Amino acid sequence: MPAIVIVGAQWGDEGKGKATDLLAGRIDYVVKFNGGNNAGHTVVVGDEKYALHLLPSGILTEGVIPVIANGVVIDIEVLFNELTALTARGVDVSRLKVSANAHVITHYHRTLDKVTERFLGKRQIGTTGRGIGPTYADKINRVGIRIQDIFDENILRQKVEGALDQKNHLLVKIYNRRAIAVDEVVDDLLSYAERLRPMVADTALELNTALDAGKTVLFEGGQATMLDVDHGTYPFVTSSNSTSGGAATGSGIGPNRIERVIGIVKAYTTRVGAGPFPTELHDEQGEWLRSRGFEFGTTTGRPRRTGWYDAPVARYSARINGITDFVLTKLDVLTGLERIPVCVAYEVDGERVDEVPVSQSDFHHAKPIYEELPGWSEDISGAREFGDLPQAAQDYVLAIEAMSGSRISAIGVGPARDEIVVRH
Ligand code: 2SA
Ligand code: GDP
Ligand code: MG
Repeated sequence: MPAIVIVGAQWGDEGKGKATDLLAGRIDYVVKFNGGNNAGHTVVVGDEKYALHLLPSGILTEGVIPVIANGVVIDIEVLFNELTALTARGVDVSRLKVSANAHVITHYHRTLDKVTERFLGKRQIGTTGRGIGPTYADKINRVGIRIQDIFDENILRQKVEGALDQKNHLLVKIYNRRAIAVDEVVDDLLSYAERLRPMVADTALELNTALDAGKTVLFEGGQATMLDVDHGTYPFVTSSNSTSGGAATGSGIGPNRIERVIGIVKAYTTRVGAGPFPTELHDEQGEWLRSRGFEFGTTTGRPRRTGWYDAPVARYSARINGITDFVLTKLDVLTGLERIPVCVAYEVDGERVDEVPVSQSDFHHAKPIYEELPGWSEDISGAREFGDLPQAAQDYVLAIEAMSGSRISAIGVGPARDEIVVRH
């Protein structure tokens, strides 16, 4: 079996963690290929609830080999804390592999993320403050620190010196902060070396060898299509490629290895942080969706912005990622609504526009054109077959499937592992 990629089809928090966890029973490797501990994936297993940030959600499945690949940015202290916490709860984390080429989030990246946001004021992105953007910026600027550098003190010192030359200038002269000492950063990173060493590997080689041997590899995307640095609502995006192409560059496998791309899409829409969101609700209905869906950041606890389903966004995602199947999540949250509005197109400057506009300012003031679908009032959390769903819920799924550019092959009806309808 080949590579399978899971991506978020909206602005994140669609329920990717649960979808990965569900598939993990049938796979050999689970790979995180982008982002870092900005991610927050909640997985509910029986009475236990896990919130994963840096580790791939598939780590919860026994026997699966978890991999943090080259496209990820790693805060090593967070990594160790997550590993320690999972071990204390009885999860076996001993097989984790970490790419020698992944970049490292340091103290100065976290500081720069926070001060830059504060400096931007009204124009801020609403980042998670975890140092993600500044670490990717250093990677592209070729002044980043990689995991392998931690095992060579001389190289590490040279690189930290080079990076801090620029950073301290910024911190002191522009942001009025204290300078960060080279030793402080180097000593901190060196202190992780021994614990880190056994996990570090040539993960691209290992994944290709596994695929050659017929193993199944699941790539778990962090964030989502509309937060992708190339294809999202730039500049209100994260700093990595969270679309399916990122699975190839972020791990070192060829794109022709990928056989399925599963897009996770929520039955309504949410977004955390700033940026355009045409179907956003600013009224009590938005508040209703937030409290019914428990829409608060898994990492930061921030309330998520909420709105109706946006079919042009789903179609855009289907296109950009080559989505072969959608998993529709949180359908249960819509139970009790008499009518459910779905955005089918936008109005931009008096004209109907059927696709996500390429012009950012058009998207900023695009007004949704809604079609209203009938709702249902029955509890659907016990449904396991499509036919178990009330007729109106089936019709809602079929209607949005027809608008969204790919087949909906599974439907989430609750947060627990087994609360899912699989369509045959
Ligand atoms: P960053 O920190 O540089 O990646 O922030 C840039 C933008 O990306 C958004 N972003 C996210 N959006 C949704 N969920 C994310 N993960 C957490 C969660 C978020 C949380 O699962 O709830 O707890 O707040 C995530 N990570 C990054 C971010 O909001 C910025 O808009
Ligand atoms: P991710 O970042 O895409 O992994 O999503 P998050 O974990 O940040 O947010 C999704 C939330 O929805 C989590 O709290 C999940 O437990 C929950 N969830 C996932 N699928 C369903 C579903 O079908 N119904 C309900 N009610 N909750 C779900
Ligand atoms: Mg999340």
